[in-house]
Amino acid sequence: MIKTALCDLIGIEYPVFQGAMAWISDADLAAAVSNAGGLGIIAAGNAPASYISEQIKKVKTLTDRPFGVNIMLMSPVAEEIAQLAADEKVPVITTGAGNPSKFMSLWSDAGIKVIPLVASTGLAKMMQRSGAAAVIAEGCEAGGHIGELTTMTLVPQVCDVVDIPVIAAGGIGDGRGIAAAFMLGAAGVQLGTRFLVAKECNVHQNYKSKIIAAKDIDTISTGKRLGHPVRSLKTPFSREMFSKEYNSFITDEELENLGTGALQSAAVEGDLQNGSFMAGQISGLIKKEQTAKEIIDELMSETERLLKCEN
Ligand code: TUI
Repeated sequence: MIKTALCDLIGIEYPVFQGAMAWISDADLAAAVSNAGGLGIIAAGNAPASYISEQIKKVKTLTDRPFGVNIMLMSPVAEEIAQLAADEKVPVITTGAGNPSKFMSLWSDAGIKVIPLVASTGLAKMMQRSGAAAVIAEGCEAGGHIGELTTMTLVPQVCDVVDIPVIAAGGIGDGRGIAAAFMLGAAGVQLGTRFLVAKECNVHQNYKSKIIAAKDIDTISTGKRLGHPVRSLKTPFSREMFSKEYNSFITDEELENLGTGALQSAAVEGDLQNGSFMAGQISGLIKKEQTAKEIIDELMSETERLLKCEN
């Protein structure tokens, strides 16, 4: 039985978080993961507060276990969602795509466990000082908006500068990745892409099929020129984005407009031409749809076997 300090801190059975995926991880997926013993997380993304409020109400009807809400700090309504999550006293808040310093006391005062995502040791130290309960150290193997460092290099460096639990994310898809994360000093792991193909995940079937069909080299990082690189599956859209990025006749504004709405097109409409199918480099390892419980049970038994050196 895999138990770490993170399990007691949050009141979960297994030290496994479901990564927040904008337009994808809703109350159904979050509840399925929490009911299976992990921590399910609703992604706020760019969604309006009214939608997130509904999802929080819904998840509370589907599970009695702890769950999280992720605040995407680049969202134009991040402030409103930050207040909503505080008012709702959600058990856990995770953050992404920025520095949440200005919200930390609002959330801590509401008794919420705040677990920011960090892509550097500097932000990790700052978050510990601001009262974070733990940090998620995410490497650039992850899908979506990414930092510079890999999981292999980031996790041990973050572990060395904070005393709070560190959750490793980016590039983890099975028990081998989880065992490796523990060796790097992590007290838990966060997986996005593996849970995207969960049966309880309401994303468009085309999205799941593309991940299941993906090979090792089928993701690409685009948008570095705009200051927010994003990893997604290679598609007509991402290849166009990539080539336009190196075209000096295209303005940043044109490039930015090209990306607007592309994640929604992929997740909701399954648009194979114009959609942005954000996914991690571990996509090539993911071969089938399973329920959240099957995923978590398999992950935990693989990890346990490896840690006992029974491979
Ligand atoms: O946030 C993510 N992944 C995301 S957000 C997202 S929505 C989106 N859609 C279109 C374009 C851009 C975003 C899709 N995927 N992952 C967490 C993450 N956070 N990765 C990197 C960071 C990060 C970067 C800088 C966290 C903190 C940070 O701090 C900056 C600072 O000021 O110190």
